Amino acid sequence: MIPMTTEQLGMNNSIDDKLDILLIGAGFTGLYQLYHFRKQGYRVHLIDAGSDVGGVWHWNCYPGARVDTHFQIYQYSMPELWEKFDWKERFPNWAQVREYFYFVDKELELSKDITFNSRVQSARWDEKNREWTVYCVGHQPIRARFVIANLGFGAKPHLPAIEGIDTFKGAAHHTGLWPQQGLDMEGKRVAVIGTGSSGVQVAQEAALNAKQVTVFQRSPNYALPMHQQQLSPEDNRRLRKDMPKAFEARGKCFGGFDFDFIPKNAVELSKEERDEGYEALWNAGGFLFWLGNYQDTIFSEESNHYAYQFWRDKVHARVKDPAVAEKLAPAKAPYPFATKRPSLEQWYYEIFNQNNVKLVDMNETPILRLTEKGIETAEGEMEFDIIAFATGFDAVTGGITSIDFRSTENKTFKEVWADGIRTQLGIATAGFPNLLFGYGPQSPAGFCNGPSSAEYQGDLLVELMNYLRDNNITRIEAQPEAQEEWRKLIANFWETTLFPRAKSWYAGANIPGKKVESLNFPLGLPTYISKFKESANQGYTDFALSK
Ligand code: N01
Repeated sequence: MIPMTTEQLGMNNSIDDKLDILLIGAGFTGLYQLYHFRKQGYRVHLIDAGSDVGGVWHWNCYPGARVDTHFQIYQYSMPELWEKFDWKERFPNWAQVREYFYFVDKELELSKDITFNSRVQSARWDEKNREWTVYCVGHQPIRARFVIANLGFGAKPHLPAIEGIDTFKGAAHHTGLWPQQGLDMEGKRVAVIGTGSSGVQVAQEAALNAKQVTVFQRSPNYALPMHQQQLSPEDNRRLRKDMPKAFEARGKCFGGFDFDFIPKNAVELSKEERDEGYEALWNAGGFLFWLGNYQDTIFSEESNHYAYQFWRDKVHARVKDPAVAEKLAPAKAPYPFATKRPSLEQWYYEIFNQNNVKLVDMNETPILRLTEKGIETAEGEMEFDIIAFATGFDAVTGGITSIDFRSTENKTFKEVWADGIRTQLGIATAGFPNLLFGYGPQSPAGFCNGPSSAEYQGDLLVELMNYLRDNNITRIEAQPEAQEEWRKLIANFWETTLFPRAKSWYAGANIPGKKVESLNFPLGLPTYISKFKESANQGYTDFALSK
C-alpha cells in the first residue's frame, strides 16, 4: 500500500471564533501573507496539513531534493531575514531550506498563528453573514470572512494507474510524500519511475550508494548543469552585497529571477555568435540556459532546434554508451527545448556510465504491472527493495479541486472548471465570493520563482484587502466576463509559443482526463503585476464588490 494521505489528527493553536482571513498553506506564499496581514491588524490564522512550516519543502524530503534556484533569490527579501541567515550551498538541499523556514518562523513568530496537522476538507459560503465556514480534519469548523488558498502547485501527488500498484511488498513512495524519517538507499535495489526534476534528483542521489538503480524514463529530461558551489560564512558576507539588486530585479524579469531572456534572436546570429552565447549560459549554470536564453527560444522552431542541439551535444559528450546517450538526448527532440521544466543536475549523466545504473526506456519496454517483488516489464520481472514514484503532481489546480469548496450555486471547482480554468487575475473565480488564491491557477505560479511570486502577488493581495477594508466592502467576487478576457489573454499568448507541443504538467497534460490548457499565466511576472495594478488603479471595479 503506497501512502497517499498523511492525515494526523491534532491541533496546536486555538483559533479566533471569527476570523477576518483564514489562510490555507504554510509555504512561502502563505507565511508571507500571514506576517503581512497580521502586521496590518487583521485577525488572521493559517492552517496546514503538514506538521511544520515549509509547504512543498515539508513534504518533498526525498533523497537528493534540492532547490533549482540559487539561494540569493530563493528566500524572502526582508533584510531582517536575509542579513542574518547563512546558506551552505548555492543551490541548497531540502534540509537547508527547512532550516531556513524554521529560522523565518522563529524570527517572525509565525507558528503561534498556525494550526498544523489539519487538512482542510470542505468549505461552505454563508451569504447571509458573508463568511466561509471551513471544515478541517481534527478541528472545529472555522469561520472567516475571507479565505485565501495558498496551496502551491504540487499539493496533490499523482500516482499513475499501474496494475498491481498496491501489491509491492517493499518500500514504495511518491517523492512528494516521502517518509519524514527518511529511507536509506545504501546497498538497496532502487527503481525510479519518472525523470522530471524529482526523478533526476532521486536517481542521481541513489546512484551514489545503492546496489542497483533502475531509471524508468518515458520522456528524457533536458537537464541543465547546476554548477553547485559550497558557501563559507565569508562567501555569504561577500554575496550579501549584491542581494538588494537581485531582489529588485525579480519583479522586472519574466520568471521572477534576477536575470531575463537575452533580447536577441538566435536565428539572427551567426553560428559562432550563437554558440558563444550558449557556452556562456552553460558555464554560468542554473536556469540561465533556460530562462536567460535567446528571447526567440520558446517561439521559434529554428531557434529552439539550435538550443536543443547544443544541449544534446553536451549530454552525448558525457555518456559513454552512444545507445544510452541517444535515449537520454535523442537526435530528434521529443518535445521542444524549454517547454517542459528542465531539472538542474550535478552528475546525472555520469551515473549512466556506472555499472550499478540502468536506463529503461518505457516507450520500448513499458511497465506492465507491479508485483510483490518489483516491476514486471515485457522483458521480465525486476526485483527491487525501493520504488520511488517520481511521477509528478496534479499540478496547480489539484490542491484546490481536492477541497470540497462549494460555489453560491453549490458547485465544486471540479464542476466549475470542467471546461477549463476560469479566474480573474488568477486570484478568484466567479461563484466563490471572498475566496482568493495565492500562487494559484492562471497566475505566474509555475512560471515564477516561488518566493518572488509570494512577495509580489502577496503585496498585491494585501493592498486589495486593505482597499476592501478601507471602503467597507465585505464581498468581492470575480466576474465571468473578466474571467473570459483573462482566459483569452492566456490562451492567445500560449498559442504563439512552442509550449502547446509538449505534454507537460504546465498544461495539465500529465493527468488523464484533465483539460489541456495553460495552467499558469505565461506572459511573465512583470506583465502580471501591471495587469493587477491596472485593476487596483480603478478601484477593482472589474470585480463585483459590495458593502
Ligand atoms: O514531476 P514531473 P516532478 N508512466 O511531472 C513521468 C518542481 N520540482 O515531481 O515526461 C511513466 O515533472 C513523466 O513522464 P513524461 C518543478 O517545477 C522542483 O519531477 O510525462 N512515467 C515525468 O518524467 C517540476 O517541474 C524541484 O513522459 C510517468 C515524471 O514522471 C515539478 O516540481 C524539485 C507516468 C513526472 O515529472 C514537478 O516535478 C522537484 C506514467 N504513467 C520538483 N506518469 C526543485 O526545484 C508520469 N510519468 C528542487
